[in-house]
Amino acid sequence: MGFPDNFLWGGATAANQCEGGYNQGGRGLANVDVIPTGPDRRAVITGKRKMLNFDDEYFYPAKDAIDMYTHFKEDIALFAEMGFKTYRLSIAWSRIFPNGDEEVPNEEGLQFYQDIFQECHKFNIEPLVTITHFDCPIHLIKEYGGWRNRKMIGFYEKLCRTLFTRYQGLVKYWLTFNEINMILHAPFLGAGLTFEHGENEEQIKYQAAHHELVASAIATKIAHEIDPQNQVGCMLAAASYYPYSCNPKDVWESKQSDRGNYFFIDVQSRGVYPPYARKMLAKKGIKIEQTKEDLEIIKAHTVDFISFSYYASRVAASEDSNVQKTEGNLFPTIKNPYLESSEWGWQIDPLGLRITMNDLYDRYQKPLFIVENGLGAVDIPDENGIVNDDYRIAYLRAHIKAMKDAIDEDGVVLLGYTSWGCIDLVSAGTGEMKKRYGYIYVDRDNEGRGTLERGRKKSFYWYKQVIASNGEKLSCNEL
Ligand code: P53
Repeated sequence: MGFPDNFLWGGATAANQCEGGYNQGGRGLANVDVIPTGPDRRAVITGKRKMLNFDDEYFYPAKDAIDMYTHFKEDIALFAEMGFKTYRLSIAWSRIFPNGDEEVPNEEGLQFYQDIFQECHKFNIEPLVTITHFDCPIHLIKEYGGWRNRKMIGFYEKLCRTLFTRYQGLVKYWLTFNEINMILHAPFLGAGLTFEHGENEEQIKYQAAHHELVASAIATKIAHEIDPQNQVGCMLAAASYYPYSCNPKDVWESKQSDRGNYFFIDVQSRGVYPPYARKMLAKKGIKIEQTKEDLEIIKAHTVDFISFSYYASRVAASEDSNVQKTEGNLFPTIKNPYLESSEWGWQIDPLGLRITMNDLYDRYQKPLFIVENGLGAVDIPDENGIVNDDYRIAYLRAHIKAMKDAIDEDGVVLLGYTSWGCIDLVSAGTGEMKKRYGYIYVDRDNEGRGTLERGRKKSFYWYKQVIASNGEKLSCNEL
């Protein structure tokens, strides 16, 4: 009982939040580079404010991030010291194709990731690769309008074919699009979309989503053709909605909200646009241009496993319940009176993880993979430079316990767990460094000051023990 012997423990990062080196090694500019910190960040992320280049008035944290571009060997050695079995990372598209529409890939970029994968294998760490974690080359946005354009399918296909061919034997776990449902909430970040005044944003977002869904199916097809060992997953920003009350109207609202997210995975895992989505789109007057071949390819090439992020559960209420939604996060949230919140207002709910796992497993009956989970918190090193992050350990322990219950008590099949930001990195939502998730502390602040020196937090030693005991020793007693 408990976690299976081959359970993949590890941690997760994304290129744009940790690599830096934005103009190194022939890399082209990408949407993720030109998203500033500060009050305008949200407008840029949502595509309401067009910012396709740097502006001297702003600070862009992804430019240098934590400079994993030059520190990767040191960082992977630290992951190995914790006993990682897997490391989830993403490819910066514009390192491989700086403009996105070239014929020939950039060798320096390809070599960079090859070095990373080889370094991982040195320590028996299996790479888990997100093909795009919010990346889109700026040229593809300026020239083609990002994912609103059908041509993106071809550019993405080329990227995938290049990666699957080059890294055959080095990588077998692939995720096509990070948090694919984020396109609805953060369209510039998720799909390189910006909007002109008066445009029908929903029409554009769903059309872009269709292109991503087709591209994801094509990627799955090619991955399997190139190497039958390849395992391809979709990736959802998950968390089930609770009805605010037992008022059937609240229950109905929660079901609708869940479907807003499930839609993507229903297509990627079941291979068809679900009836409720067709009705919803028709009701909104959205008409998606899609070909017969699109639908065939979606049907024929569904994913092998379902990966997801989970940070906090969500609450849905009908108009009748008359509760205030807060827009603090990219997902509008309603306060759940039964839960505590993090310093950033994310509600802490380990049982919610078990509920979400059960919901997903009941629905798809494919293996699950938790590829993000964790607590963003302010860490203050003590006089010896150590971060005693008992709050983070408490959060992770409770969530790992919930995972274990889902496996042991409910029979859910779970391939692995990669907690988010295993090394401190730039926050996607806010651009801050101060919102830290890591087992490894990085000396850098919100304004980009600091030595970039890496340090082990208390949770580093704790997670090492968790992995060594295959999830059995979750207390701090033996540290
Ligand atoms: P942060 C919010 C905003 C953007 C991406 O979020 C998000 C979320 C939360 O669902 O999703 C993932 O950094 C994302 C990561 C991100 C992580 O959540 O705002 O895949 O890139 O860093 C945590 O605290």
